Amino acid sequence: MFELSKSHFTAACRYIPGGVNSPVRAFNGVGGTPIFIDHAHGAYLIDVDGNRYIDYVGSWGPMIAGHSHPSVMSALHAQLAKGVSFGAPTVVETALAAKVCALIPGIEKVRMVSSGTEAAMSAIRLARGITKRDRIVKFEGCYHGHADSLLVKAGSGALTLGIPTSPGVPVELAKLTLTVEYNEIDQVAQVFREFGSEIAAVIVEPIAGNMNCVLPVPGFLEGLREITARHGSLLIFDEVMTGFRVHRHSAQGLYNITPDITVLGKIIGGGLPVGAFAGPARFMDAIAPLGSVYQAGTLSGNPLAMVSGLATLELVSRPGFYDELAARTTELASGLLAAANAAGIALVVNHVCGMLGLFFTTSPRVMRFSEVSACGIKRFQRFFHAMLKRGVYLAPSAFEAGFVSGAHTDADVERTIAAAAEAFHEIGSD
Ligand code: KE4
Repeated sequence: MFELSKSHFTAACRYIPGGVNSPVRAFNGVGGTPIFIDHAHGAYLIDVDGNRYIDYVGSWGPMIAGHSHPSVMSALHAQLAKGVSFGAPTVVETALAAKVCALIPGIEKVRMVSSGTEAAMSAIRLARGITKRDRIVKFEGCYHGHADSLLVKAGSGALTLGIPTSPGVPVELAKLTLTVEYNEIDQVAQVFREFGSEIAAVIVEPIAGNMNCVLPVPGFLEGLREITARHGSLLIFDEVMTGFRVHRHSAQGLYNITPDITVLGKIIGGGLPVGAFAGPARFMDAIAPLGSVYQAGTLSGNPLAMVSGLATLELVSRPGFYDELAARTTELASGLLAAANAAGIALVVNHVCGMLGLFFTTSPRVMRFSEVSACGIKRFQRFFHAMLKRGVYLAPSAFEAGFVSGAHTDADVERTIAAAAEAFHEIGSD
């Protein structure tokens, strides 16, 4: 079933560290050999061995309109005929920035970059430049890309001075990142009582998608907004994953909270390399060349990424898109939960429009990183492979959310639930 993928992986390991260009793709989170994809269309991936999968990874979020959507491909072909990169302004950059501003009311200006990491890193620098403060606050289990200040976890000690999560991150830099528990607003208040006048920003995933899918408890985001405003710190919403996925106005529209800076990526490039940081002009005009906070990029605003993102945002802007996506996500979540329970398996399914997370646990809910970490990882690994061999491609990690697209049909959802019913029985009850 996976013969060619295995031989391709052997070859890849000769030339690429771990055989992949991003660690999660290596299947270390689930074991086994990663499958090599040959092509994709709609909700489906086809691997090099000819196996077809219903895809719930969607390139980790960008493919909300489905793979190879005709509108996106047509826009790309038209731009390709004109050239791929000029290193000079193009009207499509203005068009995408204007579209983002039109869709997210709190945003007046947008700076395009080439990845979510670059966008989050730049947003942190902007916040530090504006406030002239050095400390930042992040949350255990949230991921904002691999910039040094963000590869930090809670240290020991009462106020969680950060320690690096990776070699190569300077300890002195990590100390400037304070890490607290997601959904614990009292911990945020405590950190601000101690360091408030030194904190440049709080960066948060308004819906956490990097400890699998964890939703904000009522009052958490509102509390962040109030505390940061009171202390003159900036609130950064990292919407790289949630941007234009969970609501037409992103998570900030879903929860009606306006951050100071928004970090975007994935969907706004429709699968091409992109990131962006955005916000009111009073903040964004501090960025070079208008302001003194430096940020730059050779391929920032690349025309191919811009037209791909524009075509994707046009597709999700169609009336009813999010209602249908939310309904299909709920249908999938409910069906998976029912199938697990019928097989005697304790499961929690967190979900919101377009994204969901499965947790093998007897706990009634999963709302923070410590609860995610206590869930059954090995059982998830067995479930992943039981689904893969039945033609369903889940995220190859118990700590990653799953993504539904506008291309997934009711029949795809029904097939997924039927495969899960068999898979749950295969892995056995608790
Ligand atoms: P990139 O640098 O990978 O484009 O974006 C980093 C990033 C920033 N913020 C959030 C909320 C993100 O989810 C990400 C990247 N997401 C992961 C998946 N959880 C990308 C997959 C990968 O690392 O290969």
